[in-house]
Amino acid sequence: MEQWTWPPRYDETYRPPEGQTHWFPRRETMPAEQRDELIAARIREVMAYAWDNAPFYRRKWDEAGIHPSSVRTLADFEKVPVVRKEELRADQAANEPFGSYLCVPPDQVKHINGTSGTTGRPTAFGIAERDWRSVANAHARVMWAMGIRPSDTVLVASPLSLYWGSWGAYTGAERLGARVFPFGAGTPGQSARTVRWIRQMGVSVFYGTPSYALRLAEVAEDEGIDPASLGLRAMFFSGEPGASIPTIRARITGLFQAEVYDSGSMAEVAPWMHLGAAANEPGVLCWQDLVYTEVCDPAGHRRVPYGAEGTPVYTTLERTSQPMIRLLSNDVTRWEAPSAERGRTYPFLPRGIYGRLDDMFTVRGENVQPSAIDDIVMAAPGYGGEHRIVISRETAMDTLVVQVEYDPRHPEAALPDWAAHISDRLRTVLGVGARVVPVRQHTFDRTEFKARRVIDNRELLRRISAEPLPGSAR
Ligand code: 8LH
Repeated sequence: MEQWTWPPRYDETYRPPEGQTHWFPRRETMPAEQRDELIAARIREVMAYAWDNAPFYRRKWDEAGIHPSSVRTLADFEKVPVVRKEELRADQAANEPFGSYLCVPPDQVKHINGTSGTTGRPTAFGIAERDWRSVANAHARVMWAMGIRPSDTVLVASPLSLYWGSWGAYTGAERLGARVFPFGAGTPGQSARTVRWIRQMGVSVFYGTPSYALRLAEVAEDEGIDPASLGLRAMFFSGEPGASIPTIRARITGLFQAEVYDSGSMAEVAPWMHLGAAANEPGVLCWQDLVYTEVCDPAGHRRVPYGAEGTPVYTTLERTSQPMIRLLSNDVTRWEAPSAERGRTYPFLPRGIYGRLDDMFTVRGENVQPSAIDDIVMAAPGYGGEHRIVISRETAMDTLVVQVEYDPRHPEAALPDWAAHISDRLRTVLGVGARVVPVRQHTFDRTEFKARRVIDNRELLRRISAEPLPGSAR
């Protein structure tokens, strides 16, 4: 039974027949313009709700001279100021524990998740039962589009603690009627056990980060097991660029012989699978009736035309406990107009999310996304499994060094040529000169979660230059 109401209400007994492609055919295939009209009406409801229940939004919109009743169209909505993650953090610090954007009485919060808080103050996500159910229903729907069915066993192979990603996959798989295996990740020695359990339990679907899939393949091979023999049929990913980055995608597909699906946005925005693939190909659809996604100009926060690059801004349309209304992601993507040929009339991000504005760096005038370097380096025959991107400033110019592990089967005498070849590719494709330094395999740590490959030595330099010299006057 297909529903689309505010506040959201779902028939928990509903599930489409196995052979049906769409969970909710009408919501997924209606003409995009017709959906946009319904979205504009839903946004008014969501904004009115936030105005009535969240001092955070009332204050913010009051200052901007905006009242929900003045937002009649999606064009009006572009004028609503964006919310930044720092604002949410500051508001939570002032209004413990969930912030003044919590729209339900605190005793209705039934689940707590959060950011890991490795940098800055962690943010708590307070999730009411209604929202937990909406997320389960939404994720089941997107996972259905990935071809996941009740007969599947879904392995959740990312940390099962504060990280929303794992719980979204878990609750979606459960709602869909699949068998869920919450194995987690991140405990020492766990990867070898994961490989064994995948086989023993007949796991057919894997969820985790692309980096972890590559790590798992290495561990399997170390144990003499061909990753392709593990029997995975499909793998869906979130958390970092990879599943839509050609080389990484090709490596994963080649190693596991499985279908690969990309998904994911931000933990503040749940359902986070509102960016989710519906075909075994790179890219994600923006499931606009769940979370309205606008790809915007990073300076003015107005939507860029289809075909252009920008940063996603998200508005939850089903979230009642902590609605996010125009949350700025600072990620980078390019979007394409909806096309019925894709089977769902949602805008499309052909390369998924391929970077972050704050990870982008400039070397000799060229803007570079680390994922573009990953794509080139990992395609090199003889790539040894990890690399690091080091940006330094030796003189007045930034320099780029890429340290690349090589496969031990690669003859050492051929390494200078090998490095020169990668360096040439970087120059041709990205327009940047980089020194490529071959290093032995396993020089760098592997991750079971999200990879961090950029080492920005300029930061260090900036910090040192900002510190007063010993004995100098302040
Ligand atoms: C991505 C992707 C992706 C996230 N492609 N970059 O798992 C999804 C959610 C729960 C998540 O990872 O949330 P978290 O920890 O807040 O991180 C959000 C950031 O992760 C996001 O801003 C992106 O930079 C990145 N990300 N999914 C590329 N499929």
